[in-house]
This record gives sequence, C-alpha cells and structure tokens, in this order.
Amino acid sequence: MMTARAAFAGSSLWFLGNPTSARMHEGAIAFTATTPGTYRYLCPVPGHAQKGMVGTFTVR
Ligand SMILES: [Cu+2]
Repeated sequence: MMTARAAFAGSSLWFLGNPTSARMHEGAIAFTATTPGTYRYLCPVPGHAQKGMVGTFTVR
C-alpha cells in the first residue's frame, strides 16, 4: 500500500479504469510540476512497483 503524499496536486491516479482491448489497464493524468527536482513515479497496482514498474522524472 502506497502511503506517500503526491509531490504535485493532481499527479496521482488511484483507479486505472477498465481494461483495454489488450486486457491491460491504463490511465492518464495531467498536472503542472512547479518545483524543480527529481521525482519518482510508480505503478499503483499492488506488486507492480516491487517488480520494477517505477521511474523518475526531473523538473528543471
Ligand atoms: Cu503496473
């Protein structure tokens, strides 16, 4: 269970919607990153982040 607070308002997605024709879930978000830095993101599906569905992005 993820308990960390999102760094930017609107940057979290907790429901991935219904499966696509490829039987995968997807979701889209849009937010404004207002503070420079390097941030982490991860898949909210249980177990996925532990298997590597994570990444980073940098705001300059
Ligand atoms: Cu995932």
